[in-house]
This record gives sequence, structure tokens and C-alpha cells, in this order.
Amino acid sequence: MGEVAAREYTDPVVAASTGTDWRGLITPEVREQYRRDGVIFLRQALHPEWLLLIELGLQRILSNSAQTKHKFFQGESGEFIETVRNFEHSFELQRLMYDSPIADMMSVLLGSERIWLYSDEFFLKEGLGKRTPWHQDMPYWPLEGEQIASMWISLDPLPREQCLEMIPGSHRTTRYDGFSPRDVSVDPTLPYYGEDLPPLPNIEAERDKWNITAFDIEPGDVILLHPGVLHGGGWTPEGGRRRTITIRCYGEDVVYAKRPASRPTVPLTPGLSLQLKPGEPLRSAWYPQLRPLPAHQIAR
Ligand SMILES: O=C(O)CCC(=O)C(=O)O
Repeated sequence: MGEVAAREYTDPVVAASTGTDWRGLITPEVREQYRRDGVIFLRQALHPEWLLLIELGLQRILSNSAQTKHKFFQGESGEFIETVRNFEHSFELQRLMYDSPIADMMSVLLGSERIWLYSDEFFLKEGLGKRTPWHQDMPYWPLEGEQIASMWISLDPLPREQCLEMIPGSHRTTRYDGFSPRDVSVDPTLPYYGEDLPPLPNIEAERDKWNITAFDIEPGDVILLHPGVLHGGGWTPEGGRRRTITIRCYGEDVVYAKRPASRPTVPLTPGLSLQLKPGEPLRSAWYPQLRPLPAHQIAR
């Protein structure tokens, strides 16, 4: 297998809410598109108050020395910050996960009454910022299942070339090895695990061979993507600003799966492999339940 055949998939449904009421957005057509393409785009799905909460959470994370700030392309022009699993470090993000409609949207989209948080991740590009390399997320995560989605949210307006870029339908074709964060400026196809998965193709070098999808983004718009979809993040120019968070949730059919021991999973979850056997439902204190809302989170 190589490329996903160009134009094999239709353009993702663009659903637009009026007055940031998300309820009318996730129609049966949108759900079917997510199942088929692994990508949907919802315009004005999040109220500005939720974006403010994300912004406050980001500020807390950046000033918190206990939270590790990873640098992609460290020491090079265009380096940028990524921080993963910020939930425990920010009560703003905790409120966002429990109180905002994000978990409700996940529940309707995935068709799962129960929803858990897998992880959250900020990508912060201020000034000149390189592209986030093409990859799939599944090889790095210790799980399998259909009821899973990442919501990508930008705090800043972005033209489509700076947006998240995705290849619809690629979650249903080949699963590739990950890129190696340390060697990425040398060769994006160098393997991460180097075991049974084929190396990533150099998508950036052959962009016209791939069916790449992206959107012009306004704050409040969200993208939902399956973590098996090939995706990469747009660059920022001098003076540019691109503050994004990705929130990753899953439903009832997701089970624990082993990944090669040669590399840690993202994020790290020490002890998980001792608690769960492959194929068991992914239930662990690492992954808080968001829906139904736990009793201690209900305002009384
Ligand atoms: O926004 C980006 O630059 C990359 C995002 C990404 O890779 C992800 O959310 O999985």
C-alpha cells in the first residue's frame, strides 16, 4: 500500500451552528462521514467562554515548572512547544472537560453513552514555527477500538495552510510507524519503533499525491479526527501565532492494547500494563470518566 487514492473520499461535511449551539451539528450524515473519513469539521461549535477557559489553562501550564514543555525541532529556527496531559495541572482544563459540551459532542458522535478522557495536548507556535510532522496517533497509544476521537481547537484564527492537515480515510488503510521526534529534521520517515509497522511515507515531499484536507479556521470552529488518520500541523510565519489544544476522548468499545516495549507510549502511563491485559476495557485512573458526569462533579 502507498498513497490513499486521491479523491477517493468526499470533502468532509462542514456543519455550522448558529449561536454556538452544537446540538444540531452532529447529524446522522456527520456521524457517517466520521466513520468513513475519520474527519469532520464543525463551524462555531464552541462558545467563546470555553475558549477563554482553554486560554487561562494554557497560561497556567506555561507558567508551571512542574509541567514538562517538550520542544519540537529544539535549537532550530521554527522550534515550538508541545505539552501533553495538562488536565491534572490546570483546574481550568478540568472544568472544560467536565462542564463544556465537548464530552457530549463526543458521546453523540461516537454513539457511546460513556465517555472517558484519554489525554489532552497543547501545540504552541509563536513567531516562526515549523510544521508538525505527518503521523498517525494510534501507533503511540496503548489502545484499539472504533469509538475514539480527537477534537482539535485553535484559539487563533488561521488560514488553511496553517491549520491541521489531514488525509481523510487513512485510518482505514495502512497503519505506519511513527516519526522519530529526535531525528525529524533529518528524515521524517525514520522509524520510531522500527518493528513491524511500515515506515511513514514522505507525504510533505509528495503533497500532490495525497488527498490533503484543511480548513480556514475561526475561533470556535473544531475539527474532529480519528487518531488513525494521517495528519500534520501547519507552520506559522514570523509574527504568527497558533495556540491549539487537542482533546482526546473514547467510548465503551475501546480496549487496552500492547505497544512495542522499545518506546514509551504517549503520554506515559506507568503501571497500566500491570493492571490490564490486552483486550480488556480501557478503565484506569489515568483516564477519568467525563460522561455520564461523575457524582462529585455535579453542581448541587
Ligand atoms: O496542531 C498541530 O500542529 C498538531 C496536532 C496533532 O498532531 C494532534 O493533535 O495529534
